[in-house]
Amino acid sequence: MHLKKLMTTAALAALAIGAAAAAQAADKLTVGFVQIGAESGWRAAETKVSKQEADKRGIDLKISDAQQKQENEIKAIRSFIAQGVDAIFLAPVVATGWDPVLKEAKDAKIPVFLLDRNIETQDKSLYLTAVTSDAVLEGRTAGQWLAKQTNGKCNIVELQGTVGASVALDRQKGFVEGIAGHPDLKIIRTQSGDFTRAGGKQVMESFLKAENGGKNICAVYAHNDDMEIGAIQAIKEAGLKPGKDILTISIDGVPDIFKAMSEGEANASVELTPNMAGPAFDALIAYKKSGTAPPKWVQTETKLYLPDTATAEYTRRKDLY
Ligand code: GYE
Repeated sequence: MHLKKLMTTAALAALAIGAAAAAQAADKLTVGFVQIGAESGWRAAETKVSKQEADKRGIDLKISDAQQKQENEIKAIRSFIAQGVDAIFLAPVVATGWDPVLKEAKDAKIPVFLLDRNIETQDKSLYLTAVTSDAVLEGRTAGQWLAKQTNGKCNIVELQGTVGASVALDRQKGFVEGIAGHPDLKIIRTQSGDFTRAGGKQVMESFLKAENGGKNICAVYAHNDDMEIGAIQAIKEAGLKPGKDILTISIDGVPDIFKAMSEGEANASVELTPNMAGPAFDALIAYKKSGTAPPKWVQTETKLYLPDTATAEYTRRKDLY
């Protein structure tokens, strides 16, 4: 009798534990992350950090790599809708062309979070929030630094990010604002290097050839560090000294640019965090719990780094990324 009672209690307890585990599993959020690709060190870091942030919160994160193609991103969104995920994180490779597929997500009641880039749409209800840096501010910070550094006199070449990406448009716009009012600060050439090292190197080679082997160029502004690192290589191969003969200013704050700065081959970088997913997960959890929508824009920090702290920053970051 006593034993039977005990067993019953144990069985009941086991049942209760089973039910709790099932409830917990049902509570576990699944997020589909439509990632652009791995075009830059910053992007690879973002993917890595996203996984860590998901693990910290017990979120099941599924990542799809779109190889820098919008059509692949659209397919991935549709597949995540079909899987019935709890939310979709989208890093949109370009700014336009999202309305139809985001409407499908909305109809399926799956909230969309934009990560690190923005979209152009008339209908802001197509996404819940955007977690991004202020890319105009980044460009402006870069431009103002260069204006100061050169006393307002410099022939600049610009390596743009992916054509049509919000961050490329905004970083260009901000930079123009930053150098405004200095008639002798001129952007003499500008072209896309697609946010890649190889692209930056190739475009810089053509700029150097076209500008008297680089002698007409005073600085290279790149929309990301990877393109700048490619440009630094091209400058060296052309027999000039990057960081001295040609100044550099770029955006991201990846370990390799700090290494270049500590070696005197780069001059400045505007940092943005690769942790866009963390704040997005927190916003999602709060939204699921209480239904409170996050602000439409969750803005991350912008910070200019110079060679004085480069060695320390490199050491601090090299394993984090
Ligand atoms: O700066 C660049 C990457 O969208 C903020 O994309 C991101 C940018 C980042 O390829 O390195």
